[in-house]
Amino acid sequence: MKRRFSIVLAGLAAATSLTAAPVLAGGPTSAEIINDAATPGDVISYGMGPQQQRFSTLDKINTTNVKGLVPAFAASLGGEKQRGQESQPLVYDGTIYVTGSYSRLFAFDARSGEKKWEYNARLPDGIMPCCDVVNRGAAIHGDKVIFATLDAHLIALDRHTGKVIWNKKLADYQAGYSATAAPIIVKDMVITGNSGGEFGIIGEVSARNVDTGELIWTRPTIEGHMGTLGGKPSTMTGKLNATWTGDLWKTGGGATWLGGTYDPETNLLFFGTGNPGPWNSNLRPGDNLYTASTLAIDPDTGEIKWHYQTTPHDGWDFDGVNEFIPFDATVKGKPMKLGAKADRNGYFYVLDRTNGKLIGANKFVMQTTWADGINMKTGRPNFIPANRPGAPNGADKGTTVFASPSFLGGKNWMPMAYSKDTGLFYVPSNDWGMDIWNEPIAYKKGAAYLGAGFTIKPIAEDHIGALRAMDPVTGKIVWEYKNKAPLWGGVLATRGNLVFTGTPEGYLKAFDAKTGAELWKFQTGSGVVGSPITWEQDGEQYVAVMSGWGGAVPLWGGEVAKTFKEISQGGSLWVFKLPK
Ligand SMILES: [Ca+2]
Ligand SMILES: [Ca+2]
Repeated sequence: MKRRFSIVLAGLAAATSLTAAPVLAGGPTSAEIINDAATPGDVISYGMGPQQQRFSTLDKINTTNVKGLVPAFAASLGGEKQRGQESQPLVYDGTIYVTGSYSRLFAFDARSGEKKWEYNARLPDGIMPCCDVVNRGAAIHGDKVIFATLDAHLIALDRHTGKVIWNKKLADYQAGYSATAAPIIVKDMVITGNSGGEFGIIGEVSARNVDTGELIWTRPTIEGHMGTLGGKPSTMTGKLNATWTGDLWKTGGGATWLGGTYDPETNLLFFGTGNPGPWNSNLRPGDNLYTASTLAIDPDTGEIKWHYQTTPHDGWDFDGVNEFIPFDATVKGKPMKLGAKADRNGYFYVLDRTNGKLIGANKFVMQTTWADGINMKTGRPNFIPANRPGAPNGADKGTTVFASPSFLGGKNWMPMAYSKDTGLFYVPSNDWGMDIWNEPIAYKKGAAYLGAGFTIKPIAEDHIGALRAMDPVTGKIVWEYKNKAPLWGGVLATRGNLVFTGTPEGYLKAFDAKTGAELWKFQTGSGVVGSPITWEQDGEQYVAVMSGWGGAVPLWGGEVAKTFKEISQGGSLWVFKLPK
């Protein structure tokens, strides 16, 4: 009771109501959220639909008129808190909801840009986000808007007022846990992952009652750990010590830090898992399941239905967290239910989403030094053993190797889009490498658990970033757009034959979805690392994106970060439309 009272007080203090919206009952139901992709008048889920294809059926803005796109308004997040703005806005009932850096959530009027309220989570001093103070987006359900915070809490706010409805601790931030992903809503449950893979934490997916925040099930991602269902132990993940030696499974990593997708057709959740701990792979023989994998999870029980590990025994921090996007295509004359993932390790994987069977794996980056292709029979990479960083020699560091992609990935967190019209995936990718070496390491609660050092380097003269259109059936790159700075923002595809994405140089750009021709750009004043959306309102089509440079590149980018240190920080929502 005492705890509840204090939460209510904190909520009152933190919410600033500028224009008092009438408190209306109701809002999007789980069924409406699952149907989000078919209702272009709103955006009520991360990824614009549970499958997160980021495809809109709107075509009022198209290849012939996009050059006329102009700002409708911009809205600053204000304050001194800038840094990376990796959020995707939501739009519902005349309001734009967007999360900001430092665990903030804002509601703006979708017609004027006027701020309705903002909520600032009170973060403790000791938070340990690995890769900037970002947040990637919120979920909406009924009267609530829900987001995760850097101190590993999940908070539901009244979407009309910004006041706290419930606030639940996901995990112990002092052990290195944090949370940055957008939650997803499935069957009146709010489903989230966790962050902290650089701190020897245990990855987990959890489902909670969306109305109360009460826990329904948990599924740890590291074998040997017990799941829970309805407050009781359910089943063990995997088999204890099958792919881990000794006690290493207790600090095994596998963070689910990017959240997941949901496919209503197969009733499966797809969550990717991060690197095993520590980075130094010589310390942990075995495949280290279920790290660097895609897991298919039953949303009703939290049981793992299948898994596919992209990087067994990872030694390069190739987190397998990237979004697995369900799509349908005909392969060798056979219509199939598929899913695709552009992995941090540089390969674009297509799986049968009903059973996890590998259908295709092709390189989408310039170079993969760690493996020479993927064996289509076994589904395992053809490792190049000489290019795995060597074991430390006593207290001395091990042999340094050059590895490409760098640990920041052929693709990092930034979500790709799939066009139902072109049948192509639009992958925001990066070509870069790193020098990497291993060092001795021992686990200590709340301390970095790497046992490795690194320096990131460019590998091409003219670019690091490359937006690539991948044909998932042939595995071929159909077109590419090269960008000088690393791409770090999400992608949007539309029926107007357009693809939108942002650049660190500050532009939101539009491309022809079939040819890759650049058709439009707008300078937003800071680097764009958010994910654009589009919707229809009052008969007009709108496009919105967050601007605000940050994320992992300026913190960890080594030689690459130096090149782009002049980019100004920011924190603004930009909204565009065609002139009337
Ligand atoms: Ca919708
Ligand atoms: Ca990692």
